[in-house]
Amino acid sequence: MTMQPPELAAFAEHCRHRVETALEQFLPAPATLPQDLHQAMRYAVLDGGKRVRPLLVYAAGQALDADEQALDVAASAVECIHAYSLVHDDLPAMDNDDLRRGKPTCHRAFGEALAILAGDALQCKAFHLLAHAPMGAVDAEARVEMLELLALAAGSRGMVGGQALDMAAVGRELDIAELEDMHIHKTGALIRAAVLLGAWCAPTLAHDQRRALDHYAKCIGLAFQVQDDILDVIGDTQALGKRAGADRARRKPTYPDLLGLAGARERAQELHQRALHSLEGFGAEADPLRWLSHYIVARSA
Ligand code: GRG
Repeated sequence: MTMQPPELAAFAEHCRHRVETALEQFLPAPATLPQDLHQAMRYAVLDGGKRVRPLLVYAAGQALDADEQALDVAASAVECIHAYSLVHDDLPAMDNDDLRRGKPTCHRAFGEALAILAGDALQCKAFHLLAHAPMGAVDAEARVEMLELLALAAGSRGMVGGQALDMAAVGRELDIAELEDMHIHKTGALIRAAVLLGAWCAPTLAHDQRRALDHYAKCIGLAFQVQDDILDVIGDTQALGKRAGADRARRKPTYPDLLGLAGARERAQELHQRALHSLEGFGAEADPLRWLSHYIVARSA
């Protein structure tokens, strides 16, 4: 990870190790039948990506003193949804990309049909984990809340709906409100879900804490996308692990198009400050959330 506050490095290493171990254990072994499907699922999820959503799960959980075993499950579930969305987004019917996380996209490595199935099965895996995997003191009611939260965030009123808006926007001129609406759904909904899933893992979650975290999550969800658009303009393919300039090449509207590069940077900073402001009721236990907000707007990959 680049451009991060120094304190974030140790926290991120700890969380990445935990989620990597959990995912390795939760995903079916490569030798389990059907082997090619399970290999494609593992290829799409393991050993790649910044793991921003799992980091947010752990950071929200730490702010509320949640059990790490429960956080492992929530972090793995949200990463399975994210990985599925990337596999499907890269397909020829969508963005038709060859490179993802610094390696050939899933359909390039395993063929289109298997990539579709791997994405489908990863989505099911996420919900199965939240329903079934051991989560310490998290009770059945909290699990149902988490299942509903993730289902809404991933579905037609969340990420998938945002993807549909994105497809409809290609080659069209959007205004800033339409662009933000698209990103709030496509990218923001799952980032928001990551924070709230971490919060639901805590044994006690007060209403005002949930509202504060929800506001934080909405701000950083949008900030993530503003920075993604900035990196599409100024980033390089090797550092990003995906093709830089792809959005522009596909005539997709971006923040720098509408606000200029300086305006987009200002918007990202404003969202970062608003995210920090939402955490004012928390003490040092919420520092990882603060570091992550900073990282999201300062990252170069
Ligand atoms: C196809 C169902 C479906 C949904 C697609 C999330 C999404 C919706 C598409 C991904 C395409 C994309 C580039 C979106 C912009 C922001 C984003 C989600 C980037 C990828 O997330 P990172 O940067 O990726 O966290 P890593 O690889 O680090 O996990």
